Amino acid sequence: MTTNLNQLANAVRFLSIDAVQKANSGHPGMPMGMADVATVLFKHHLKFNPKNPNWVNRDRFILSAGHGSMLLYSLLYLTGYKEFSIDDLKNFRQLNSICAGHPEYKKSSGIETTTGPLGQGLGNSVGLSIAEEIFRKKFGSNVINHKTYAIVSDGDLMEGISHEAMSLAGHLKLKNLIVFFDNNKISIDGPTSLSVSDDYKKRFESYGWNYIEVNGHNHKQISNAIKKASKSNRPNIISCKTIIGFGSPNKSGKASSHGSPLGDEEIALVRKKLKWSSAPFETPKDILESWRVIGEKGITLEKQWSDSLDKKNVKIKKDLEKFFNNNNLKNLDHLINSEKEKYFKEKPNKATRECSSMVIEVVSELLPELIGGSADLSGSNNTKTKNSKVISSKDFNGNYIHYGVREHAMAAAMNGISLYGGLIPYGGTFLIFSDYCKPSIRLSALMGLKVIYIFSHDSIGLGEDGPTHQPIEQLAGLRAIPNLNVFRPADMNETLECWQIALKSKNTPSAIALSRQKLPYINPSLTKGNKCELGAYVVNATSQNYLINLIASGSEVEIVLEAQKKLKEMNIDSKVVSMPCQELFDKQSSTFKNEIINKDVPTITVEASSVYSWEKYSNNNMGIKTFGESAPYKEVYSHFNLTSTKIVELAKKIIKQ
Ligand SMILES: Cc1ncc(C[n+]2csc(CCOP(=O)(O)OP(=O)(O)O)c2C)c(N)n1
Repeated sequence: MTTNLNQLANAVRFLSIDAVQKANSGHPGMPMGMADVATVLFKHHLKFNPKNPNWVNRDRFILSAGHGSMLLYSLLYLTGYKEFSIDDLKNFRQLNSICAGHPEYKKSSGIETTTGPLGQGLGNSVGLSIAEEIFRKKFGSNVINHKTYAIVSDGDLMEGISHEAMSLAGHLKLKNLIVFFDNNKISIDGPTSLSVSDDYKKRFESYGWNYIEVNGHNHKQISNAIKKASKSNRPNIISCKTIIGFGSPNKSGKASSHGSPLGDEEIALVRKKLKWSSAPFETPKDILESWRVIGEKGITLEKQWSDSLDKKNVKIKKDLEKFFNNNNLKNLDHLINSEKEKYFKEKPNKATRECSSMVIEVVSELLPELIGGSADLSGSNNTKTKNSKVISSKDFNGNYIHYGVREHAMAAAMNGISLYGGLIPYGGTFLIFSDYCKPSIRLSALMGLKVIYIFSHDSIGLGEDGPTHQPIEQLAGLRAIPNLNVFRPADMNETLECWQIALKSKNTPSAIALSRQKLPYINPSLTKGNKCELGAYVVNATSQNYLINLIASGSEVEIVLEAQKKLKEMNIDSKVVSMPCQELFDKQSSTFKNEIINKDVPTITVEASSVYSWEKYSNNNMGIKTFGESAPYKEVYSHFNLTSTKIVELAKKIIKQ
């Protein structure tokens, strides 16, 4: 056993160097530079249990600088996470290895989130801290009382998202957030002085953060800073002055240690300098044992926590489990079905953003885990209902977050809230600004998180705000993301059903595109089943022997139904299909798909958007190939030939052919 922190840190350094060398690819510099900080944190402060990595009250540890993934993998191996064997480290960056190039959530326990795109992990940490505050408020600080720790690099802090996320964290006074800044002043192009002159102290203090500076290789200073941060009433950033590639005689302090293996010769020199005589991937027994003891501390910590919970109040434990097991969702189908019945009678003529609001209102009574919000467009996205209670720095006993005009941080924070478990985040902005959330949406999908994006003002139908606000390529872009369900409901019934799917989805995030303009109720029949679940359904066929298929989504279903009427007057029978979700439709059997898109007759697709994603169904796609126009929305629709008259014209033309 050793208590020598230098030796413990060197174990991290050498595993990282050796793995990068064996893979012949990766980033050794950052793990070498941050090994001391991580060692002090794991040995003396971090509350975690490798035997039960998902312990609810564990501290969260986020490596936002995901390129330094070997730092995390080394720590998980050393502290005894059972999935991490030495062979996994030897397989760093190889196919199917849990030690992927960048940390990947769900590849193994202990990896709290997927990082690599700089800034995202920091955004997730803000969401995790928000979730922690929410649960602490719900269950008391005797039950939930952990921290969220994150390591960020220069690059993380250069990214725009860091400004948004830190500003939000400061506003919400997320005091249990402790961020270590790997302040090595080196990035890929060289010294950070090439591109940054920020006064970090002023920057972070102006957000309302507690700023502490330490020498990132001085264990005492690091530990004292963590102690100080633990008592703060604001979010904390500990700027750790470190040397990238610490221990490398020729590459330390240089960008050359950042992104490629050190090389055998240099590694031999590091071994000599740090007095490390073990062979590659070998950790001296006493050092490994000491690391394992660090990991084992968590068993006792969790047991104490769990015992005290048992003694205190069994109900609290049950209630906590209820959140984390999604028990409340069991009653969702019943609620949605009764709402569907109600609206089948009422047949409301409403914008789908209003329909969505009505869904949120009833569903939030059933689901206290639903945490809503908007990037300063609450009234337009209709995300805030009379059941929304605003979360503030003074009171986390709420279910609604005013994210401010910070779409990117909102999306990354929602990923964090979802990663925490037990909560379902939804958040809104205009569909056009989904672009401002895109990198985080991609990560929701990659991680398979239940996050619900509410994107209102989903087409030229928003009218006068014009081309800057009218989405054209956004739906196609979102549909191109694997494992993201993009919904575009056409009426109240579809909005209920799309929300139902989104809430019940286990491993797929959802984007729900909603209209600004009023739309009629088009649902032809009341079914207990969810029509949208299959991605598309027949709204109306004027005869079994129809001559043409008309497929549309969202607001354009109304227009194709109008066209259908006109065609009928001309004795031309047609079938109208609503397709609220291409991703779900594409997953269906070919029999179902052939029924919906009968290949024996021509098909026209209509969506007030780019035609990209529709070309797989038909060659006759009515949509928009330019940017939009500023005018009252009906005029804009006419301008782009998205009218029932034009649909009829095209239908007649292609039926004749
Ligand atoms: C959004 C994003 N842009 C670019 C990159 C590519 N990249 C990886 S690390 C890095 C910067 C490295 O500098 P720093 O963040 O200071 O890390 P260090 O060199 O200290 O390890 C860049 C540009 C990325 N991973 N994510």
